[in-house]
Amino acid sequence: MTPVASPWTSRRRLDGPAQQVAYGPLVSRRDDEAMRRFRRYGLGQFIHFGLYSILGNEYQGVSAAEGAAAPEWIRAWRGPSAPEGWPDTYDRLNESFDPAELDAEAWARQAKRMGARYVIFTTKHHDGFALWPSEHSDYTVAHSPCERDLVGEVVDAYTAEGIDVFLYFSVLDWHHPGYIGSVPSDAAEKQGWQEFLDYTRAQLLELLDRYPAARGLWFDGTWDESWIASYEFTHRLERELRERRPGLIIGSRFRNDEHGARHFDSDGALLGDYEQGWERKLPESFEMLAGNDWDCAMTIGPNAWGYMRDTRGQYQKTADDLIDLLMRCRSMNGNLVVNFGPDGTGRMTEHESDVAEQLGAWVSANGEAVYDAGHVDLDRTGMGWLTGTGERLFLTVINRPVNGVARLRFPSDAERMPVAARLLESGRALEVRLTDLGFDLDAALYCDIIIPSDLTTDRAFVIELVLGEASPTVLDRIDAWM
Ligand code: FHN
Repeated sequence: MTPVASPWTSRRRLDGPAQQVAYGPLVSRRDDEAMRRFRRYGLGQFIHFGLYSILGNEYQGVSAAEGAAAPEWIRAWRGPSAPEGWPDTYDRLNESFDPAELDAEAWARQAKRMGARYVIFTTKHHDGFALWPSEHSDYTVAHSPCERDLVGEVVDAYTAEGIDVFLYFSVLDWHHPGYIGSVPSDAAEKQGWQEFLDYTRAQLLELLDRYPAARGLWFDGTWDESWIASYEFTHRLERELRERRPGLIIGSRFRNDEHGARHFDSDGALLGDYEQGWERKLPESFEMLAGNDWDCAMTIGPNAWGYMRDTRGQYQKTADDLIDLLMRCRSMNGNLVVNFGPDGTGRMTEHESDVAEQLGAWVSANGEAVYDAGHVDLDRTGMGWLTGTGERLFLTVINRPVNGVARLRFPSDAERMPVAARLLESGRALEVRLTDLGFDLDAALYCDIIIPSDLTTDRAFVIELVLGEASPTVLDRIDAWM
């Protein structure tokens, strides 16, 4: 099978006939408790925190906006605005890293109120700085005034709140001397790269051993040719990680096959437990997912994962935007992971905190449409998003119809049709009408739900529909022949 190019997963496009794959998936679709939990997470929180959080995308009043891709990429600041000797200056930030306000328990309580069921926390981003006292590096919290195990604090605090923890880990590492982006060629590069691989393996095993409560590893920075060429190593390592922690969840970004195919091997099989799409992007249709589990990582600002001090001119997503995205994800069985970038002291920003509270209020009132409900095999509607479970269907109305009639289209031979409707939040009953529009040769029946004109709200709302036996309302008309 030739893999179908997916515009949302950054899988490599491989044309041509199917190829033999020796380093394909180590797992097929899992249905154990861990993956069943994953499917019901619905909403997650991402936290990008590290040395870059101290800077907020600027240094000594000079903005890195023109020279760095995103605030957490500030070490790679290039161009005329970059301070002299910049990478060295950045690399010494550990000497002043001391997030005194970081209260992981407060973060976890906030995430709980928001309705997050899992958190992905940056244990080590591209700068190589480890937020746990790793024995395999001298570039860690233990080599900073902080001297706290921040990963441990997050794992404990979130676990205590019943929120599952996934450990974000960047393979790409700007600090390790052996790291190289291209395939190592001479003896020195090969030796350096091998040392880097040993260090990566040691850190990952260390993370699993130190944090037995962690449920998954969320990989990043796995796109360089050096890593792609190390497919034997990554295949072995994935096996080792899974053996070390049965039930561990690993997404499709970790590794590739021997032909360089990422996310999906050259035969089209998913390389991991779920599809990690390219971030800030959603799949265009449910069908393109081919039944794979997935999550979508989303920033609140345009492309800032780490803290950004000056967000002027940068649209910040609102709770309404996130509700829309969340329900769009759920309508395709995916999870939405909303990113937070606390400042260098460890405090969440005001906007993120506001959004978390508003989103949480909505989710807590409408949770039945979010967590246990998933894709519904009905036509998409421009009004919003459909989710469902068993005999219950949920329509999240984002765009309220001006005539007050929410119309859904069902196949005319549907065995189950809505027999009752109510507003999920208040329980208020709504009128339901099954409508035969009388279109010639129409294969559909329509269900009209009447939205009361006195319902005033400036936020999306959910209509719950109860399905029951369809009554024969379609008239047997004589269709015209031309
Ligand atoms: O380069 C990183 C980026 O800084 C951020 O961590 C995101 C989060 O998904 N991942 C990378 C790009 O894919």
